[in-house]
Amino acid sequence: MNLESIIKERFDKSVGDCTNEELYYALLEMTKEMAKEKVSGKGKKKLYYISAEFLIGKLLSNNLINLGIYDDVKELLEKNGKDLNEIETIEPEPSLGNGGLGRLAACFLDSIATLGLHGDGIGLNYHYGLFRQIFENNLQKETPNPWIEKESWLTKTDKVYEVPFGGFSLKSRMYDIDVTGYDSRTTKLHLFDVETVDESIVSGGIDFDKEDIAKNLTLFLYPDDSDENGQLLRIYQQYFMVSSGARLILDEAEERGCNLHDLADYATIQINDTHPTMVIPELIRLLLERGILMDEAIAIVSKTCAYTNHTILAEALEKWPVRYLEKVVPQLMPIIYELNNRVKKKYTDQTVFIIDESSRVHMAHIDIHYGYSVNGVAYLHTEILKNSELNNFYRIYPEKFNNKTNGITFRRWLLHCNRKLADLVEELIGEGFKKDAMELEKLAAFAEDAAVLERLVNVKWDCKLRLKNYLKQTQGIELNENSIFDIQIKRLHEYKRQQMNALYIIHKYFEIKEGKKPTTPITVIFGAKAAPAYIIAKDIIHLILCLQQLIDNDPDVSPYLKVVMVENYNVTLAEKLIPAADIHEQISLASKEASGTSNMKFMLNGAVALGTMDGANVEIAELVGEDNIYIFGESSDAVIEHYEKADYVSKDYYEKDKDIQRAVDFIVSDEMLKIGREENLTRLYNELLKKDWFMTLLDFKSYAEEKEKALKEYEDRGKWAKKMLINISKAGFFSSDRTIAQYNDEVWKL
Ligand code: 26Q
Repeated sequence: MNLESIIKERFDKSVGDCTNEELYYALLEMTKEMAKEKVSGKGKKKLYYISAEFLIGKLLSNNLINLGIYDDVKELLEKNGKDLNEIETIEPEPSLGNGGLGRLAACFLDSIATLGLHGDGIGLNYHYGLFRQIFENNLQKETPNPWIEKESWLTKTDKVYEVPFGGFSLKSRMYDIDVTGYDSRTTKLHLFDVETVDESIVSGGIDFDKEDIAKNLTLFLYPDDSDENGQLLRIYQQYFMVSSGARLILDEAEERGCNLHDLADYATIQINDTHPTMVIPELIRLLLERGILMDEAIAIVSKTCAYTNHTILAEALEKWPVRYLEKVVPQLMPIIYELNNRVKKKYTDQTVFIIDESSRVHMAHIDIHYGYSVNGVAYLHTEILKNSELNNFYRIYPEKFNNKTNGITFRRWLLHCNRKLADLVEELIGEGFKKDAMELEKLAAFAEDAAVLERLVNVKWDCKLRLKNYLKQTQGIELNENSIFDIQIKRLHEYKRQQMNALYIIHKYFEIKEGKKPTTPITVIFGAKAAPAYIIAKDIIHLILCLQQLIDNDPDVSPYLKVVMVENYNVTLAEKLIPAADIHEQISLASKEASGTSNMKFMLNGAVALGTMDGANVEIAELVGEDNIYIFGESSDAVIEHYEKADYVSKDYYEKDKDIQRAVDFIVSDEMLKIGREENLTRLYNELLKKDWFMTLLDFKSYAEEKEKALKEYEDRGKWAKKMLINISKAGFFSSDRTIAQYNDEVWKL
């Protein structure tokens, strides 16, 4: 059905007479209908990408592009005096993810669909997703983010399973979202939900009764897990997801003629970090129930499951107390004990046991022993897994370890979010890059073409203007589009070192006060949510917001330097911010960022990285060459050695260097205390001086130097435009189509 007839039927109106809201619902209906008719991959074997997070973002425009009707719809609306951009604002953004891992899962679904692979996603239908962030008195506050309306992208199915927990069970229902890939292919995202969720139990921000599982199971993504009830709820969520998913996988395999002894020929399961690990013992349990013996059940499941690791931070590697699992999923414990006993019989090294001396179950150890593949998400990350973090496992199973450097979907992160750049690229090299991203290399032929470079600079300027207008309208923020846009957007975590960027701002503030003014004004933009219970991360947000206020109100400094922290950073904002960036900050402590994926999005949109040799920055640096990236800081080897020797003392760096001293001291200066809260600022100050676990001060000096270099080189616009062009031309490698093709060739073998 076409848009006009849907509108006629629904509202008995013409396009021009509809409100934006009516048009949105009509477009939603049309797009859902069209997606249903498209083909998805088929075949004997099917991939299931199980993940606690799918950060899909808004779907309307992306779907219109992938269905090939974006321009027609836009034109039809324009003819009737309507603006698709405005209609898009009606769509609520689902926040079914925290950050990188969840967004990666969404990019992967797009590529699985585009490549026509036989595969679906499995996850949870959180009603409020991740919290919505608001700022009050320069502090982060959390509120719910409701996104499910009477009509949404979800389609209710009649798949229902009973999920057993210790002492009770819950009914699980499957909802589907059709994910469109380029050229009209689709795949499905299956989201499981309980029907008894009760949104009214949420009060005062995001507080709720964590023990009322029937009412709260799918309310929020990762509720605050600093207490026991939070952690238990997380286990309930995980088991609910994998138990429903495992049943779906077995049902579908049997429908395709599988006799379960051959399950591995019919299904392969990619476990996205340890969050879905219980799918391994759960599948074994279900196979035992169906009469298969333990030895064989374990062998079958071990050929079916593959594991991706996304972090080496110890605190993020899940270790659940046996006591918790006994309470939530007692039916899994005999299997987990059995799996552990088999490991103990074979190996004496206690570090590879599943259950440790303190009776904690190491989820990653289940994945590694009882899966057929273990992969990291960037070259350096996988090397660190093999050589240090998981070395004891690597020595047992070298053949299981492999690297899959992350990627991003170019449909969303170029065609959708930066039309003007996509059009320019198409005019220069044709449209082949839309399906084969490596064709972007052809752009290199224009590296010395002044006319092309000027057009590139103009596109960037348009994107900056668009961001300015958007932030003015939505958040009341004023930007100067003629300043340098220096952007850092990612979850707030000490290892990502937003605090180092903030210290540089203080450093610059002093320089400007002393009369050393930047040639081109600088705008430093942050976007970041902090976990509700992560105190220091929230203190860093407080610091940044206080700096923003201080500088805005200082007429000596504000013409040259501006700090902006956008509220409620999400996918929609990322789509506006990334195209507008001149410089992007990738300043994690080397060895700590597994990959990063915003680095790839920025590069594709013609921004130049300022970063450490960490995660995928290493591969970006190799591709673009040293003239087209700004690298600083100690190497991952050096950092790992500092941790081993425990020889990093932040105070030494503070005492040695006047600039560092001045910047750190300013956090608790009278000027800052007038604006901010003493408790938060003092805590942060002490943290930096007495602990600084992620070594901010270690790299501050080289960070400041390299940033000065970047700012200076920006002044030669011709040379800078060439850097932009080279970055775009080398971005092809980071297409998630490449990543997914590699998973398929080397792991899934569909
Ligand atoms: C663990 C235990 C208890 C509660 C929560 C968690 C938890 C939740 C989310 C642990 C980790 C995450 C998310 C991790 C994540 O997003 N990692 C990022 O994954 C990206 C995709 O591979 C990488 O690019 C980033 O480098 C990595 O930080």
